[in-house]
Amino acid sequence: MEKLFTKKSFLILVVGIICMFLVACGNSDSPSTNDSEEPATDETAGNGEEEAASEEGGDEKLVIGFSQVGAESEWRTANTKSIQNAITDAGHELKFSDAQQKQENQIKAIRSFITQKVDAIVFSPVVETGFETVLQEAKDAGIPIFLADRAVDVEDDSLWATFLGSDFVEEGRKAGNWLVEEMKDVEGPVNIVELQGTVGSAPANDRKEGFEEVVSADDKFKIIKSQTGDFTRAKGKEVMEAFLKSEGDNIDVLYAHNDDMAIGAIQAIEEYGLKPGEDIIIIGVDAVKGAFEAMADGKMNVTIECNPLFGPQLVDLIEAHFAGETLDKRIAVEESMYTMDQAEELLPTRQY
Ligand code: GYE
Repeated sequence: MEKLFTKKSFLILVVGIICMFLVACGNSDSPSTNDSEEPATDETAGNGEEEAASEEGGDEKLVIGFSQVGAESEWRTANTKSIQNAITDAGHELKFSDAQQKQENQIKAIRSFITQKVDAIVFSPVVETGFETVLQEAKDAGIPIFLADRAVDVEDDSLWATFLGSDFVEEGRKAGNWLVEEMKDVEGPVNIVELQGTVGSAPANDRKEGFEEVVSADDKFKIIKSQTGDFTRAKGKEVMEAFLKSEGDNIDVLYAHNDDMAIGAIQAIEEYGLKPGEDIIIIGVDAVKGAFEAMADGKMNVTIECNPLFGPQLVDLIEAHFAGETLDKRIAVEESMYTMDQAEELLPTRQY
C-alpha cells in the first residue's frame, strides 16, 4: 500500500509538475508575447506617425511666390493673411506681391518670381483672360502654378497644377434663389440694381451669370441697372449714388457682388433718405464681419458666404504636389449663406 501510494503520489507529483510547468510557460509566454508585441505595435505606429509627419510637414522647404490681386476688400485682407500665414507657418519661404488690382502688375510679379527661380507660384488672377504667355513661361521654367480664389479662362489646363477656389456661379444662384423665395408673394415688378465686381474677373462674371440664371426664370424680376463698383466700398457708394439719382424710389433690391460694395451702397442709400434693408433689400456676397454688423443693425438682408480662409488647404495641396501626388484641376471651398436673423448670434464667432 505504501509503495502504491508512493507511486500514485509520484505520478500526481509528476503530472502536477508538468501542469505547473505548462501553466508557468503559458503565463510567462503571454506576457512575453505581449511584451514583444506591444513595443512592436508602438514602433509601427511610431514609424507610421513619423512618416506621415514628414510627408505632411514636407521636409522640403519651398520658396513660394504669391501674386495677390490687391487689398480691395475685407475678404481680400483675410485671404492674404490666411495664405501668408499658412505658407510661413509650414516653414516655407514666402515672396509676396500685391498687384493693386492691375493685370500688368501681376504679369510683372510672375516674371520676377520666375527670374528668382521660386519653387512654386500661388496666383489669384485679377481677371480671367490674357495670362497664357506668362503661364507658359512659368511652365517652361518648370515652376508649378497654384491658382487660388480666381480662375483663368485658358484652354490648356496643363498651365496650372490646380485651382482652389469657390464656385462663384453657385454663389450667384444662391443669391437669386434667396430673392425668389423672399419675393414669392410679391406681384412685381421687382426692380433690381446690380453692383458688379471688377470687370473681367471670375467672381464678377460668374456671380452675374448665376444670379441672372435664377431670376430670369420669372419676368417679374427686372435688372434695371448694372455697373461695376470694382469690389470696393468707395466705388460701391459712388455707383449706388448714381443709381439712386437716376432711379430713386424705383429701386426694390440691390444685388452687390461683394459685401464691401453693399456696405458702401448702404451709406449712399441712407444719405439719400431711404432705409437700407427695408426700402431697398440688400444682398451681398462674402459674409465678412462688416456684413454681419450691417445685418445685425437691420440694414442688410442676406450675405452669401465665400470663404477666404483656405491658406492651410492650399499649402497642403502644394506639399502634396511636391510629394508626387496628381491633384484635381478644380478643388472647391465649402461655404454657406447667412440671413439678418442669424447675424447677432453669429457675429462674435466670425473670423473674417
Ligand atoms: O468676393 C471680393 C474680392 O475673388 C472671391 O474678390 C474674391 C472676391 C471677393 O475683392 O470681396
